[in-house]
Amino acid sequence: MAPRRKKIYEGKAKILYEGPEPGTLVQYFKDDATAFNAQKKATIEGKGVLNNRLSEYFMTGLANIGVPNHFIKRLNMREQLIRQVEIVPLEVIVRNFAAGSIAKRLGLEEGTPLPRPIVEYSYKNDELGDPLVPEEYIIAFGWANQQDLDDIVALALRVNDFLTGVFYGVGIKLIDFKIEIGRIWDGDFMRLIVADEISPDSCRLWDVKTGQKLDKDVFRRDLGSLTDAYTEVAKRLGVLPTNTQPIKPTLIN
Ligand code: AIR
Ligand code: ASP
Repeated sequence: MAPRRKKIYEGKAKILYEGPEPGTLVQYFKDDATAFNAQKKATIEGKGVLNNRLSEYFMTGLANIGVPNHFIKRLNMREQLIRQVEIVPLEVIVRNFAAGSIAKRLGLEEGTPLPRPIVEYSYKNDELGDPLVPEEYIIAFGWANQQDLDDIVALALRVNDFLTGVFYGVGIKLIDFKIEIGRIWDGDFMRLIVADEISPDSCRLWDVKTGQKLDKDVFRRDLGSLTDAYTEVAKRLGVLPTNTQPIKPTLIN
């Protein structure tokens, strides 16, 4: 049987297919979870559906406050239509509180407030385990230039302010997150926009009162059900109905 459509790229948690029009792609959210550069793997039922919804929610909100991003519309439970971009090969990380790799590197207790939001970059390369890189490397190797980096920091900090506020409103502390940035062209004019996804896979989220983790660390550190944690985030944001009655299938366009 001929494939229904052309697969453009398959990553650890998502697949990109050719979109209906030039310059568009279909982004499919898998249930696969990986950690520690895919040394730990599992299939977590429902994760893809939750992340598709949550990423839609954040990207739509960002667009509404003028932060450009790749999201066009959700197509169904697991797929969204996005703009095709040329991905800048960096993971742009913003940290508000110490956790994960910065806590380890600097010997900080997890949860320690940082003096100001810190933006850092990893080079997107699975074979190397996404190593932390300084601006000097990024510019020297031509992954981005100084103007791009200024724009990327400005975007990342706007995303941070937006997400911090949205999560704080539902009793969740945004510890840190990762975004990816894509280039799009309007003729000769290049613009940088937020791409990839924003979801509990790419953020650290702690309950304000209890400190309970509501993000992928639940999987990385075996802290319980990842689906329950993501469902809790979605419910608080009003992204999922709070009653658990089975929903009749509907066609969404
Ligand atoms: N992240 C980085 N690479 C992949 C992802 N998801 C995210 C983590 C965390 C932040 O970037 O989920 O929210 C910082 O990760 P770390 O491991 O450097 O502390
Ligand atoms: N997603 C990456 C991996 O598969 C990193 C992580 O989230 O821990 O290893």
